[in-house]
Amino acid sequence: MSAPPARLLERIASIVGGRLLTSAAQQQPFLTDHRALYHGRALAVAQPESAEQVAQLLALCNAERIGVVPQGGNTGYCGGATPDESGAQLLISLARLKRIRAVDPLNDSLIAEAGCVLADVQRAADEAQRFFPLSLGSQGSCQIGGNLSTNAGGVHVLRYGMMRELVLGLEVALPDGRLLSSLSRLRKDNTGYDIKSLFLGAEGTLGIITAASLKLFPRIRATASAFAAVRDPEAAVELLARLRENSAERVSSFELIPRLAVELTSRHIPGVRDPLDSPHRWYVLIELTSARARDPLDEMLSECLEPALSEGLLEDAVIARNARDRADFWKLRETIPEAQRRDGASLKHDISVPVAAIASFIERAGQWVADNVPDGRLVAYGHAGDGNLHFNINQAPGADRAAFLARGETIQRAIHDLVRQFDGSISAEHGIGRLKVGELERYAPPVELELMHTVKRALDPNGIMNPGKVLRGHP
Ligand code: FAD
Ligand code: 2HG
Ligand code: ZN
Repeated sequence: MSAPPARLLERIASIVGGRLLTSAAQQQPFLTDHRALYHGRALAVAQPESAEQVAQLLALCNAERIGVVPQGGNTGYCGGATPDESGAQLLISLARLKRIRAVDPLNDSLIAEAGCVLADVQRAADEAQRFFPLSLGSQGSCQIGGNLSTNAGGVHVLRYGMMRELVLGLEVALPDGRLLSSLSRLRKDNTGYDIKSLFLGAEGTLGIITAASLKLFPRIRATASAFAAVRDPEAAVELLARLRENSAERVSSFELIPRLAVELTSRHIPGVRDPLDSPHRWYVLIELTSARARDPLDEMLSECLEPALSEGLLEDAVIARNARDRADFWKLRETIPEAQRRDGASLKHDISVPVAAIASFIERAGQWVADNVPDGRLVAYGHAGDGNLHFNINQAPGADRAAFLARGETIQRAIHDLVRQFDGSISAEHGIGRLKVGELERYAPPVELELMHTVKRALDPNGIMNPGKVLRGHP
């Protein structure tokens, strides 16, 4: 029997020391996702301040069969942190779990609570003369718990890996109220199954991450950046191979940018300008970094760029002269999503293919868009060094917004089918959330999907954790 709501709310409030938002006005900032795709309602918004409080909330919700939606910085792209429309789910905001519990420079690790904002963790590492490499356009507001739960990617994956690869240990509140305390600081640990892995990328469907032990790296002391016009995406892939051959692991970012993205950011984002003198069809933003202050990175860049220019792989290039130039290159890159938003409706496809197949994928899928979406303009950009493209289509000027969006599912199906033909992924770094539940069912290998349901049933038999996200049909 469910407890009556008023009594239930009192019990929840007593766990979180009264930090419970129950009025519509208080809850409003938590109920819509970043892209405004979903507008939910909640029983209440609980704001715990410790792992123990989170665990107690889950124990209560499990006993009362109340669905729970964890929320970090609410910058996710797939609606995973938004409750459904029933008004029966408890939203748990992790924002008050924001302590950095320990920084251990000699072990190259730190322990951060789930609600720490990513930029604060980067700062803490820097203060200890170390580097925490996860870097996203949303780093001023996304949280470590959200990064872990989406297995976030970003612009340094090429060198340091995705969030999953930056984790040594986790603390997780389980749906039945137990606390899994596994904040290991070990690099080597082969004691049975890697349980923490289950929670990385689980989008809050198996438990709530309350803290993490994270890897640190040597501080970056030298950086060289270039903004280069490439002949085409094939030339970009060739250039990347040469850069890695020449500069090894120093290549830390390699972002592909189409002309339209330069135009959209220059038009919509104050302070953005085209770094080159004349227009080109495709660009790459390249960054080399090193922990050695005197590493001759500009020379290494030039050694690659100059022959590429004379051979015609590159049409033009500029190397950043100082931090200001570098910041300008990155501002152009990081504001592409915002410029797209200001320009009108867009259909987003966060896909990946093997790096070697990027050029042929862009050609095939680009041709499909040109033939079938006359009211859209392709803005395919992103982490080319990881084979991850944001294969987005923006509403063309003057196009009818509603008619354009209405064809979203058909367009998505065609693009995802092509991704499958290229042995790619329909969710490279943003996750499944609520948005791609059907797509996961369609494209995941059947045995893999079955195992996911098995894991879900084992950890969350009552189906209270983020119901309807990633997998449906639980309980
Ligand atoms: P939320 O949006 O709050 O939540 C995301 C999911 O995680 C939800 O399912 C939620 O229920 C779950 N969750 C949150 N906290 C916890 C927790 N403690 N325990 C269990 N589950 C939890 N993503 C990339 O990967 N690469 C990029 O380059 C990138 N760039 C971006 C740029 C911009 C401008 C924006 C707005 C977003 C970008 N993102 C990017 C997407 C987003 O920032 C990431 O997915 C990020 O990791 C989400 O973190 P969050 O704290 O905002 O999570
Ligand atoms: C990025 O790389 C983000 O900028 C957002 O992952 C991508 O808006 C998008 O499609
Ligand atoms: Zn991205």
